Amino acid sequence: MNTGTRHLTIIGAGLAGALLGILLRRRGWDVDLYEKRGDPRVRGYEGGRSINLALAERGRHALRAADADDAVMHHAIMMRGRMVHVGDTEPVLQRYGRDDDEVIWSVHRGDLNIVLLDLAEAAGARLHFDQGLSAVNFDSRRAMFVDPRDGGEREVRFEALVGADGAGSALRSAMHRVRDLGERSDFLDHGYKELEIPPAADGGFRIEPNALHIWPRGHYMCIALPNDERTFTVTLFLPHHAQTDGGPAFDQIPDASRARRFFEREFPSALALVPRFDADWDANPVGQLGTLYLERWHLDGRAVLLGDAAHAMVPFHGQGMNCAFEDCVALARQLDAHDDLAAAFAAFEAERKPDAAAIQRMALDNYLEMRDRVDDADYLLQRALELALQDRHPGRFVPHYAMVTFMRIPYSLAMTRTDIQRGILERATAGHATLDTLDWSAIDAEVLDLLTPLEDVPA
Ligand code: FAD
Ligand code: E0Q
Repeated sequence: MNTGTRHLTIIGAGLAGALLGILLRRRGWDVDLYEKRGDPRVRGYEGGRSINLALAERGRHALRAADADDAVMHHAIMMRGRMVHVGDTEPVLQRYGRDDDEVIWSVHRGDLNIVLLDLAEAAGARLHFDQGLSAVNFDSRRAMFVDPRDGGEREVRFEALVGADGAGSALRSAMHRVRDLGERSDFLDHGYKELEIPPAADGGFRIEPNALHIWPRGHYMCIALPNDERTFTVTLFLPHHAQTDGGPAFDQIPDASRARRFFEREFPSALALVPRFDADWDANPVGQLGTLYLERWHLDGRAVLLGDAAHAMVPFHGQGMNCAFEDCVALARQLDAHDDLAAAFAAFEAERKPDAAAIQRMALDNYLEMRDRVDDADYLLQRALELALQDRHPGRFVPHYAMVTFMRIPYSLAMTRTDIQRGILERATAGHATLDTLDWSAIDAEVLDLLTPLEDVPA
């Protein structure tokens, strides 16, 4: 028994840290949360990475486990599908699911964080803001924190640390000094920049609110997600450096006026919606994107990592936060199931690593799909076949997007079935321009042969 060790010190009170704080307090753990930034409830949210996020079933399920779903959904905007903007024609909605029960939700990162912090505090977690982890002595179990406002230092004793401090995790660096975590990062050669679409003159939304807008352009793209203040956050994804094909890149766009010319040429319909284009361009930095792979997520019973700190991924499936929230539920469950922290952390790592790796890969795959394929005839035919097979084989052929977004089956299972299904779709549609000419009996036979019935994880 680990008597006397039911105390955890969580590093980072962002999305995962705050949610984990709630879940652990409800289970009787004593919890301290240390956050580098100031309290967003006092000062107004300081911004940082991406303003709004797509919340899907995995994330909502975790929020329900913390009784946080209602409060979060109060701020959420439904997105039924992708609204694809190409050429001069009216944008077209590609539905994500079968009906309005299969949708995703746009939530403001700051609002979400505030809801979770309030609940964590109400549940009895102690919150410490303006405290950035700077160093850890794992032998004496002491952590050093620095107040970024004045450089003031503070030393804190701990039983075990949980790293929910994001992609640039300071806890991960500290762990790495005592044990090689087998870390590898693959930075994407694309970065991102955010711009804002304000409300229309009458105070309403300027474009369809209930959708994720996409302007796909081959090697780059813009997207826009709605906010509940009737604005949209636009994100441009573009290579950092000029490619051999001479295509556009951030390093070819030195200032806002050049950026404006690029938008006039490539995204005129989006540019028309961003009145403060130059100011936004100058104010918002180019963000980095990448995938972080670790062989080990924990240091015996003294420290464990979760969320982006353990497995940052590219954002193109809109699952990073959803996956981080699933991690929180899994860690809380493993902590209940094991008396020994080292055993709980090891079980957590064993459970989640294959799933994190799977969504990391699927997120990379989705980038190509989003920027290059969503307006492509082959792709649209395969999508149409996916929907037809879903109707012909309910509970057996479940579209890739639905397995990731509307279900809670392990990501690794979703990936395996996606790979099988992609083969079926490619073979069946090769050489065809419409569904009418397909050999349905052969396709049905292949589905029955290659796919077993699939059930979701019970609530
Ligand atoms: P974070 O949210 O990064 O939280 C880390 C916290 O730790 C922060 O509060 C930080 O201030 C704090 N911290 C950092 N260092 C220290 C320190 N030394 N000491 C103390 N505290 C520290 N995910 C989705 O599910 N849907 C989406 O639509 C989506 N879109 C995205 C778009 C973009 C452009 C990007 C970049 C990401 C997107 N994501 C999305 C991913 C999502 O943002 C992350 O997966 C999620 O924020 C991870 O949560 P976290 O709590 O692990 O880390
Ligand atoms: C979603 C919802 C940043 C981002 C977030 C997202 C999605 C995309 C493209 C991007 C994937 C999709 N997607 O539409 O298939 O579903 O969150 Cl770029």
